[in-house]
Amino acid sequence: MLEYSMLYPSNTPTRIAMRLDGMWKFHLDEEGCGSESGWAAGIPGSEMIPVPASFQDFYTDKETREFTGDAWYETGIVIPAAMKGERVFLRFGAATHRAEVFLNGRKVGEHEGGFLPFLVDITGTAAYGDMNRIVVKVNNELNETNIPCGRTITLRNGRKMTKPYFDFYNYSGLQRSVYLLSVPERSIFDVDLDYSICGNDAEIRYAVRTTGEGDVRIGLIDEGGVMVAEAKGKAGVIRLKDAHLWQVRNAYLYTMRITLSDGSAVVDSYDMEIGIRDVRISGKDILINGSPVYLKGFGKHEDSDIVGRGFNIGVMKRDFELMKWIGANSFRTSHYPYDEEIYRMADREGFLIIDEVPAVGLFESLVNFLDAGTGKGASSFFAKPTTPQLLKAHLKAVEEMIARDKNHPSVIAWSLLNEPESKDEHSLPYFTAVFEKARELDPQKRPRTFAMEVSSGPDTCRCYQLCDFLELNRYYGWYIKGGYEISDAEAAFREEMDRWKAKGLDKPFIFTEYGGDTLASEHKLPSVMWSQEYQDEVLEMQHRVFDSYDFVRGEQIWNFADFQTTEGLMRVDGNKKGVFTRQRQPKSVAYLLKKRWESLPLDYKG
Ligand code: EVA
Repeated sequence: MLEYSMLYPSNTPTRIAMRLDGMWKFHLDEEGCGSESGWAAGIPGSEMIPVPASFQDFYTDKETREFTGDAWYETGIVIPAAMKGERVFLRFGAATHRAEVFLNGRKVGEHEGGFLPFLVDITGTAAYGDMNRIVVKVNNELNETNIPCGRTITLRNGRKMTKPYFDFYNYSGLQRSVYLLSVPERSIFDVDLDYSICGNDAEIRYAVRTTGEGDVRIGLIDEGGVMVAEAKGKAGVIRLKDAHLWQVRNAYLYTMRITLSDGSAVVDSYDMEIGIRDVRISGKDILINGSPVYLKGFGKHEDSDIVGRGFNIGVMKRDFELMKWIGANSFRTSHYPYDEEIYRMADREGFLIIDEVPAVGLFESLVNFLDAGTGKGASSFFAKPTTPQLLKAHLKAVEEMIARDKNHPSVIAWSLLNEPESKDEHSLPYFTAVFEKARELDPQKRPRTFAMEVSSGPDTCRCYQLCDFLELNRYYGWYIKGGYEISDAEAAFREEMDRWKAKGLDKPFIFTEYGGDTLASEHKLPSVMWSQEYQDEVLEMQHRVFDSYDFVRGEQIWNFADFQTTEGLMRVDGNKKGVFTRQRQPKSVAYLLKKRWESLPLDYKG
């Protein structure tokens, strides 16, 4: 059980949530001496850097961009005297990949894992009505005991370098907002919600957890500001006549007002937006509120110029506008849970999210999406001395992700791994533990799945049966028989699909990755690989295959936009499979997708 509340930090009549974003002091620990040198009490130099942001792309020298080790951040805040008597926390939206937090020179907390929030209790350490110094040591090394997986090597010149087992740049730092948060001593800690829909009516089952005793009351307020239902008690059922359902691309959000009272005095009050909808898989159908949906959309990344993986509210807005323009209805948060603001926006805009835990690179290869098919790197990843530790970190990330995201109507499924090695006997117990954890923790028992690369095929994968629907990442026509061989690629693709079909699984399949790299600068008639014309041809072929199998119930192209990766022979300054450029302008394939997605009905094949 998490020792802190994962509720989104908001101001309420009883709570204060102060964003500490802005320019922070910053220092890279080149010598690895910060801890012994007492930087916890104050870091050297006068360098300043924006928070939130990745630190890598601001500077003009390569040593800073590629820095591997501890990056130290510092800021000063006056903690209002009015917060005395409350429980006071620092809340980090994410610190990639691990952090230690110090307040006024004293260690107050630490966290492992770079893509989920954590809170540090500073109630007893804070100087109220006075200046407080916050120092954070953030480490970005990769290993095989935490997710995502990779290695950290030391070059002959003594500098460290990361070797990710995944295909996105190892951006790091304080990439999401930091808050100073005060909540009452007795407070609302968590809420579980689950829905049943019956005709026009809905049943909302709720369970509130509190710290300390008190009377819990629930109020449900509609979009017009009218209180439409009320309930009392820590757990119960709210029956709502003529409920407005949250529908795909047609969202309706109620505000749930939770109060904790002592007699007539309200001790804590918390509002959250909720959407009434249910998600079920029935045979090959993915059902939202009982109606089949076909997923159209993207695998994305949090990635943009200059701020890297730092949350950028403007980029978020642009991305949603582009997704609406192109006729998408969904995305996968490949390959880690995104900033909370993105889920809030998806709730509002009616997008469906497959929420992915940062379990990527569970395959010992730097280019697993290539090597897997050749059998390289196929030694057992799940029977190493490090496996128990890895599993522990993985389960903790699943717990944190579900605790954070379970009440977003947009979240319809949990993607529990991306392209792991799933072919050997040791994978099954590991996967089973992860899948069971997700089932146990999710009050809505949403579908669970993992994304499979091509070597996890119908005859080789040992774990696909755990999935409520299958996610396939397939690059026929790109990594497999690209260019003039595309007709053979199509044949090979169909052969694989026929083998899946022969299994008679009676489950939906979603393509969570497909496509091919394309340079926005290149046009060629007739096409060659990397030209925009070829991207169109690959997609046309892949779509033709999707359309031939009724169990394919969704397509999320790789990738929404071009994104940064580690430099190397495989990538021309990043991965160029974007439908949009990194600057969020369309490649020509965007028009092809727009035409297709606008013409496919929501219940396509349903
Ligand atoms: C690619 N293929 O090759 C993508 C990667 C992605 O960026 C994959 O899941 O199979 C991976 O991360 O472009």
